[in-house]
Amino acid sequence: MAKRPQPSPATVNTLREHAPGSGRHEGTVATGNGGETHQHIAHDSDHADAPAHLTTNHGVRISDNQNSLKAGRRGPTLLEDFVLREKIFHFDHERIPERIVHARGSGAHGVFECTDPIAELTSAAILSEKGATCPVFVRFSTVAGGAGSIDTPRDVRGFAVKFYTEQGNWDLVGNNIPVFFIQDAIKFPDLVHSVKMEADRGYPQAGSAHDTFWDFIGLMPEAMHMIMWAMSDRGIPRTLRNIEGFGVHTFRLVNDKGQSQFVKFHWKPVLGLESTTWDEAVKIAGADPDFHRRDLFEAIDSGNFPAWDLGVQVFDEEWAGQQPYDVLDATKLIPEEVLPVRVVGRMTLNRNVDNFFAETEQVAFLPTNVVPGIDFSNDPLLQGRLFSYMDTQKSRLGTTNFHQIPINAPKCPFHNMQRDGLMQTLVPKGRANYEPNSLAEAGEDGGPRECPETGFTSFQARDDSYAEDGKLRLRSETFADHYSQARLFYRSQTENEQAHIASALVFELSKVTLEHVRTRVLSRLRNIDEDLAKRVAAGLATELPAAAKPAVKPIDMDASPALSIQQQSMDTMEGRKVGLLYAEGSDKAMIEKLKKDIEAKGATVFTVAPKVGEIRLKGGTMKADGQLAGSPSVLFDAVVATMPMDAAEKLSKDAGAVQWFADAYVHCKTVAGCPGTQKHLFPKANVEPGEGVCLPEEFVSVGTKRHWAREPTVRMLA
Ligand code: HDD
Repeated sequence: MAKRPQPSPATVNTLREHAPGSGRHEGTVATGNGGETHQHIAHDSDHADAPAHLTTNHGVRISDNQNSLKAGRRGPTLLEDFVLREKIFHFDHERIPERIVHARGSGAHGVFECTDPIAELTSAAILSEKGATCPVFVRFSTVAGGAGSIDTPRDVRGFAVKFYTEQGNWDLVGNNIPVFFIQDAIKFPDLVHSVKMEADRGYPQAGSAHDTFWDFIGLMPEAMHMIMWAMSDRGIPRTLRNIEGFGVHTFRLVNDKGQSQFVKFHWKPVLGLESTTWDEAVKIAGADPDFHRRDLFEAIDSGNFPAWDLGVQVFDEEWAGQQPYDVLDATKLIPEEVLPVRVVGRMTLNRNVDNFFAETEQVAFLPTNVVPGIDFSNDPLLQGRLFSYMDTQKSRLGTTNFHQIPINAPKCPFHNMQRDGLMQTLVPKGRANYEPNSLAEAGEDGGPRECPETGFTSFQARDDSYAEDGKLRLRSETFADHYSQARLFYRSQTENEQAHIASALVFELSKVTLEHVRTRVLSRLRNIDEDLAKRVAAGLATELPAAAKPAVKPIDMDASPALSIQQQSMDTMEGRKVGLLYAEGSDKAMIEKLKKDIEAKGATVFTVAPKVGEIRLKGGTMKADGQLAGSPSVLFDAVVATMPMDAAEKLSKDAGAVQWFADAYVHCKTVAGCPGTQKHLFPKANVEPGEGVCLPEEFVSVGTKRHWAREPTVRMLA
């Protein structure tokens, strides 16, 4: 056999190619970026300005990070190559189990500040003093999809906040919807199994439009209220910066006299509420599966810190007893018009994570994390959650010591007699690992002690029902009304929002292949609103079945405009993103002026051109932020275009450019176009003159709000 030509030993090392910016220099060993991110290993470079040396996990410097150790030039890799083995071993174990629900999430750091103290209601220090602050970590999430799934499915959004207070961590683990699908935690595994990928086929991913979900929902009338929310525009938010958050359950506030009131927690986005249309959400999923994550990251990165006001609805047991629903039932809300929300503080997210895995993935929220002054109610859904979260962290993070992971550790001192366990990283000193002890009498450190005065004490809620009833498995009859609040929600929406709900139901049920499942859901819709049921049945071209028999006759509650996004919509450009399209020959001064004017209103501008690199304009050259095909208009809240006649004519032959305008128009956005685009692109994109269609010069005065009145002219809604 012919022998291959052998490179001389001197050429072996120079065979490597070094790309510009690879951080490696000919003639030097490979380098890492060193410093803090490497487990706080001290910078071990010989030169202060050079990156740290790459080492094994055990601190031994690595001479070659490109080649494994071989027996001979073309021979097998040696078992003794501990550098290779350690690297591959670590890589093989990089993944941990994803969350069973809320697997897909995005996190950020921030600060909470108390603006209106409620010391008379709670002894929680963070809510008792004006100006009191504490760091927070927030994780937003979708519920059904896996960790790598899209950001914009129709789904509930998780809104989990960890307050690192001086009295310990308080976790408010809520959603962007104030009610839940089920009333008792014992149904949670069934609910989640039904919505996740179907057990045999492993699809659909991140979507509720399938048989098993609607089968379960049809059999669980208590889900009807939350279904109205999930099918509404709340299920397809525009950004995470534009969602509300809710603690959902009734909790308790307890003051330093030991007196207690009930409370519901609310987060109100300072930028107001915004949603997408369904068609838009679907297209965003293709254009940018990380749309929400990217938006949050970029907003924080550019100093546009999103903020939410924390509000409370406070009430006592007597008031609760007078309401036409049970406040312990998580499928019910308290209308804000009946009991106003009092704002007590503001949360601002001002720092992105340094490492997604270490922080966003490893953060562990526990509804059991409460501080003195906050306590639980008997809501059976909440009570079940109090068991579940600790367990899940052990299974996800692998150890009972998950509280020692930096993102989970309290920022106040913590000490107790808990010891050892997998991955123990603390090194407690001394013999005092039991209590009581009298080691102090011998001059040793006796360790910490309980503190009856400032420690957490459970509120002594009196409930005589146990004495009367004994142990039982039942659902209180006060939980039996499943339709009144579903009706309240539906009837509180604008006509356009109602059409969205009906259309979403038609879409979802059209994906259900089991006829009897559709029929059962329709029979339930009749108890919510007859017109809604008729519209959905018509949309499915199916007969309306007899109404399901409700356990309790639904009542008509007063409409609550606070439940509608459109009725609360803020006419502001603050925090919105505008797509600005230009082309060869566009007027540079005009683009710059538009940009300046839009930014002065608090919006950001993303420039789009047929080519992303430097192109020639009237008055200079310019580089765009994005190329047209990669920057569809669904990524923006509103669009504006300015280009010469001939460029517009040329672009009108490009389907992508036509679609840019067509989508923005049917998604009811402001579409501003220069005479060239109005002449050549608008007609092809079916953009008609009317509200929200204007010249670039008029853009700022028209603004970025949606023009919902346009929708019935461009889409057949149910
Ligand atoms: Fe839950 C995660 C919110 C009911 C069991 N839940 C989880 C997260 C949020 C919520 C936001 C993600 C936290 C994060 O970002 O890490 N869950 C809710 C709300 C509920 C609710 C608002 C009802 C009002 N959950 C609920 C019940 C159970 C669970 C009834 C079980 C009995 N939830 C879990 C869990 C998760 C979880 C399995 C998965 C990952 C985790 O906890 O940390 O334990």
